[in-house]
Amino acid sequence: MTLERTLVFIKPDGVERGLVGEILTRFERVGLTIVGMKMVWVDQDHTKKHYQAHVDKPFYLPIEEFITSGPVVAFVLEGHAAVALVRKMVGGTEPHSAAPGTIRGDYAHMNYAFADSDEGKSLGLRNVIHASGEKDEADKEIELWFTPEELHSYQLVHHKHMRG
Ligand code: 3AN
Repeated sequence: MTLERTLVFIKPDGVERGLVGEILTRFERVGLTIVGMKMVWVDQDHTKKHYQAHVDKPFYLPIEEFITSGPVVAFVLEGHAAVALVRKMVGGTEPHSAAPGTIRGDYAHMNYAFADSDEGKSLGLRNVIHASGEKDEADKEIELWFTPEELHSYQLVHHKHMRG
């Protein structure tokens, strides 16, 4: 079985721009199962744990300010090879170079040059959404964001065709 779970959250820019429904629709349309979902306003401590690989980077503080600036919508998606599939749908980190058809490519356009400039630094790279990069990362991130009781196993009606 190649069934996997992956952690996704729509960042404050996506929530405040009213993109939650459109983004969820994309994941539902490909047949992924939403096994857990919540709106949460995270604090600095949680953000440091989530971005622990980046806390020493120059762009970390802007990210922290951005992620803690408003509520995010976090969810866990399940499906076959879901980690790579969801990353494909999310697109590259920099919206400017993310492929058209991906979430970051379709809903944002900020580039690194602006995000790292004096003006852009106060904003952080606004790229709408986060998705786990690797299976190990997904497992850790799901544990950080959700308790086991918040995750549900059930079958979508299209299980007959997808088995996922
Ligand atoms: P991804 O979110 O695509 O996995 P990572 O893990 O490399 O990307 O970076 C985590 C977050 O850090 C990104 N989502 C983005 O908000 C921010 N970030 C990464 N690189 C830069 C950069 N050069 N300048 C500004 N922000 C950045």
